[in-house]
Amino acid sequence: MSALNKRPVRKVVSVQDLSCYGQCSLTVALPILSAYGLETAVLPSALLSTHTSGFTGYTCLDLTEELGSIVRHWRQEGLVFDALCTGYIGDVRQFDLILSLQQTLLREGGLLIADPAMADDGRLYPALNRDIVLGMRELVRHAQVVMPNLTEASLLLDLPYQEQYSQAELQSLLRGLADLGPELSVLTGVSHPDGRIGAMAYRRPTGEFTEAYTLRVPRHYHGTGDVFAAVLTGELLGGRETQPALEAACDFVVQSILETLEDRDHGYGVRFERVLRRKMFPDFT
Ligand code: PXL
Repeated sequence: MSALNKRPVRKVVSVQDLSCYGQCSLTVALPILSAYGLETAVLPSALLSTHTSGFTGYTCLDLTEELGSIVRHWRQEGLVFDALCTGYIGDVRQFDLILSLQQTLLREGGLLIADPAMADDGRLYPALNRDIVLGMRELVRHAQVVMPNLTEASLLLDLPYQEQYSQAELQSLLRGLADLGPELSVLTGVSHPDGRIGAMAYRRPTGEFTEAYTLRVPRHYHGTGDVFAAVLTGELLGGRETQPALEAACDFVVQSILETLEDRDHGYGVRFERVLRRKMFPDFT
């Protein structure tokens, strides 16, 4: 049986920054993973006043050393987790620590699920550099599931970013990601020739491709990759097959965007909370 569908998964750790304002990373992952019934511990990699895209003058406190102390304490307590989920990492020193967590905090057969959140629209995020790309590549080599967007996939594979990709090129990117190691590779932000947008996945060793598409809203919002990653992770860890998991993640993102559209000043994130509320409390208006 695939490592992915082994159950039960109850306890996960989310490793990424805590951006105090801006609807991204931990403030997105925590509520969504919890809503999927997962006990979610956090390893905040850095504390920022806001995320780094679209805000200027943000503050950033690196927490690399504190992470080491937290993990030492967790080990003394004998804590063990079923999955380790990673997102934006701002300091290269954290990659070694994260990889060591596979041995120290993950139970045997536990999963490393990596969203190599580092770039979009052909560009690295403002505070990141080449060393982060190399660190993310190493993380992907050890992960069972990865979910880059097209910019991140091209950085991971050291290929030039393209504005458009043919079906054959998308399949080749996915095979390239799979060659790095993961059992399930998911490409996000994939355009369908009919104008929709979605995600495409490739699973090893079956060599099966899966796709899901949804309405494209022609506006850019930050944090949609983080919402997608959290929903996909919740779905997969709940034992869902790839196709319905991709559909759920695409649908959740587009619904979050539609909730946000009316507020013209809300480009820094998406109102995913309303979608979550609708799913959890359908009678609540
Ligand atoms: O949404 C990705 C993300 C997460 N964390 C921080 C970011 C970004 C994107 O810019 O800056 C700190």
